[in-house]
Amino acid sequence: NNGIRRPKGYVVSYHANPDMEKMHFGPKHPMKPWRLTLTNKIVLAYGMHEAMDLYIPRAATPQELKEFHREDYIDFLQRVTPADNTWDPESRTYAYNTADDCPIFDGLYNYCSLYAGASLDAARKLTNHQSQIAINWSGGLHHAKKTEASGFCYINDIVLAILQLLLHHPRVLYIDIDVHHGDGVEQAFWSTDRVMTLSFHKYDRAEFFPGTGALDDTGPLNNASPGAHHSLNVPLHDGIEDDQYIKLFQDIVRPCVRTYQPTVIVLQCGADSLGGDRLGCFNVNIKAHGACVAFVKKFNLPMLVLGGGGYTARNVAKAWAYETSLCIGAEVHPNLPVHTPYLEHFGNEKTLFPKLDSTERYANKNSRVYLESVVMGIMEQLRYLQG
Ligand code: VJV
Ligand code: CA
Ligand code: ZN
Repeated sequence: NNGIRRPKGYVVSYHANPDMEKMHFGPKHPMKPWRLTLTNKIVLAYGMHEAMDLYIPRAATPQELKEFHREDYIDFLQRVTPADNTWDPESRTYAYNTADDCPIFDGLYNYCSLYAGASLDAARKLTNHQSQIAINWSGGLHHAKKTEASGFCYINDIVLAILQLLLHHPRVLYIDIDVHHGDGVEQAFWSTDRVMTLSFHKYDRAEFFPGTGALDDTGPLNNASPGAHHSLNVPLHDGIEDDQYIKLFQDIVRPCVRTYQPTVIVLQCGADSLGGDRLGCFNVNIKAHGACVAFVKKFNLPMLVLGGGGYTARNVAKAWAYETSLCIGAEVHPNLPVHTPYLEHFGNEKTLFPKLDSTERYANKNSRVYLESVVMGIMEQLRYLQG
């Protein structure tokens, strides 16, 4: 069985509902729930399922979704069908921002309640102490707002999961390595000191979605607000390389954990920060992306591991399967098992660690001096927390 065993001293739980994977956002839409099928096939082919507790979680109830989202928005998601045309000529928008990026497709409500249900299930396994690392690759949809959809996200499963964790934990550290800014999670916990949010992302106010997450975007400006200095942002440019990304991640996450002393960590592992992603612009390889997961795991705190973006499906699946192996502490062979279903889908790249093609590389616009200034900016924020 490829030498994969249950980890000693802790339990990893894997939360996946296969009904999610059949959903379609529509032709040519970059978000493909089918990437989850590919991920699970690799996880199973390596035999990693034998090292984890597997759960097929139930859908979240409307009531559970309303713990964060406004009632009328959830009622709308429950009711709406693709045939409804909800264009409002007065405001010249679609209701609750459901268009283009966030289309209304068949089974939308089912899709939303399933990925949210999986994140809630994962969070509950952590608070019950039935699991120390809980994984939901279908979650991590960080842009959804209280009253509207945004950036392929309708329900903010991360906020719902963190609200669950806060019932048992005094301090939650949220780390987001998706190439986009984790704006929905930041906004939800903007004025509290019980959640610290830390997002690494490509930042360009005018040109890159969602345009927020500057280095000086750190919480309410009023120092009397508990949330002041508890939102941290790491704005990056195109083309960041493996060694730079790993060092930056460690140089920032280490002092955040030391200073904030979280009792649980939520890690959003958006795979659009990988090189070769259809929407991303970094040169990060799967090993370096995984190094971030391995680094967070070393703090030995309960950890909720979530998916997020990721638009080149074969790379997403490899990254998340590899990161699953890191969670269980298993060494996996770098070649995909020969009996992996859909193996043909990986073309000539039958390795877990494909090399970035030179045509996929972005020119690196992150100088050493720039990255040092970003680390200094974060350290400056952390100094406010030392009392
Ligand atoms: O940049 C935007 C917003 C626009 C308006 C809407 N049009 C469609 C695109 C430009 C300004 N949206 C981003 C949203 C990115 C969301 C990332 C989500 C996550 O990874 O952080 C978490 C899951 C964007 N970038 C690219 C596209 N939208 C895009 C959307 C499409 C598309 C091609 C590109 C929607 C439908 C179709 N093609 C057919
Ligand atoms: Ca991010
Ligand atoms: Zn993203």
